[in-house]
Amino acid sequence: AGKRLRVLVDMDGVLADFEGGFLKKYRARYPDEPFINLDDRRGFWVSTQYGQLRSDLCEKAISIWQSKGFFIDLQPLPGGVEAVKEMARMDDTDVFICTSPIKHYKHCPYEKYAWVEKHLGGDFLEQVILTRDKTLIAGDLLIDDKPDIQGVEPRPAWEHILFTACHNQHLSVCPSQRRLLSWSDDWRAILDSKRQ
Ligand code: DGP
Repeated sequence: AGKRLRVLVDMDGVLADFEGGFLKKYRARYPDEPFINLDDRRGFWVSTQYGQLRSDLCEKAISIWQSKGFFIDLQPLPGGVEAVKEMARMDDTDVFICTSPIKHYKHCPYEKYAWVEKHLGGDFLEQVILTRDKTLIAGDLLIDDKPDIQGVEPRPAWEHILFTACHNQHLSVCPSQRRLLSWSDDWRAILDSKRQ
């Protein structure tokens, strides 16, 4: 029997609509402040781009995802929950949700577990990995929308598949980096390419 395939799937920007959820709550809380349309988002860090728009908007942006209810209220991105459930049912395949909680820990870690229970089911809580350093986690694939994933391990075990998001869609990444354009894209072929 061949080796099992281990797939790590990021949460925010891959399974949960962090950017859409942020913009909706930011505009509701700060209706008179300027904002950045999703088409104009550049760079992974939302607070950095808001801070460039006007310096005080950096902390206003941060206040949004630090608020109670932010992470649990995030909508699933199209096809993500279905894809992860299908992956988990595949032969010789282990799937884990690999996500970095924010350091303001009052609500985020709890709500990430609650989101997984709500959308993927209680059994899936077994598959949750919360870590601020994804380079430590061994897997064959890491599907993540962050372009540069770094940590203490210089040679992570996984191949990073860049999941397309508003903030990275215009980035020209090096040709060896593979992308998943959305969950409608051929994620099954990417998994198959790593099977032995
Ligand atoms: P991950 O997607 O697992 O790499 O986690 C990154 C988290 O950081 C995710 O919850 C989104 C959030 N995030 C996005 N922009 C900013 C920012 O400007 N500052 C902070 N602290 N977190 C941000």
